[in-house]
Amino acid sequence: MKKYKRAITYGTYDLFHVGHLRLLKRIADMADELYVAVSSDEFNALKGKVCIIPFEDRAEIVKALACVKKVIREDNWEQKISDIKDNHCDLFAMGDDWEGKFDFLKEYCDVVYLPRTPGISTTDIKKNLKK
Ligand code: C2G
Repeated sequence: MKKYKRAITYGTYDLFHVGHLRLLKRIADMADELYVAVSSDEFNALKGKVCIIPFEDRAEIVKALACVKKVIREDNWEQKISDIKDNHCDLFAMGDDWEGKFDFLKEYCDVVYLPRTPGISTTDIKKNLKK
């Protein structure tokens, strides 16, 4: 029996890499089930991010992971509270580049920030491809 029943995390997961994978696996190790909200292309535009891989493909890759139970769409900043309530999540987890940014969710579930995997990011991959 793991500490939590259902965890949820949010992200773009563009050009899926081992930093994304390790984070999802570590969250999955804390809960019986892991739900992942993948940012839609429209929401990424709001985040000021231009995705290389379209939403449907990014979602399909994340959903295929053994440690992921369900994928939902992330369309805005405001949906986290209702997502946590509607899906009965008892854990919200993110990489620690978001440290403190979602503490308001502590009213609804536990909130943890896990260390990022150093030395890899989608931004760096894009830069290397341009060289
Ligand atoms: N991540 C990581 N290590 C890396 C790169 C990313 O642990 N080397 C983590 C991030 O901390 C994040 C997750 O992987 O928790 C997804 O990262 P992104 O796809 O960059 O997502 P982001 O743009 O941070 O979107 O509402 C929240 C946003 O949707 C988060």
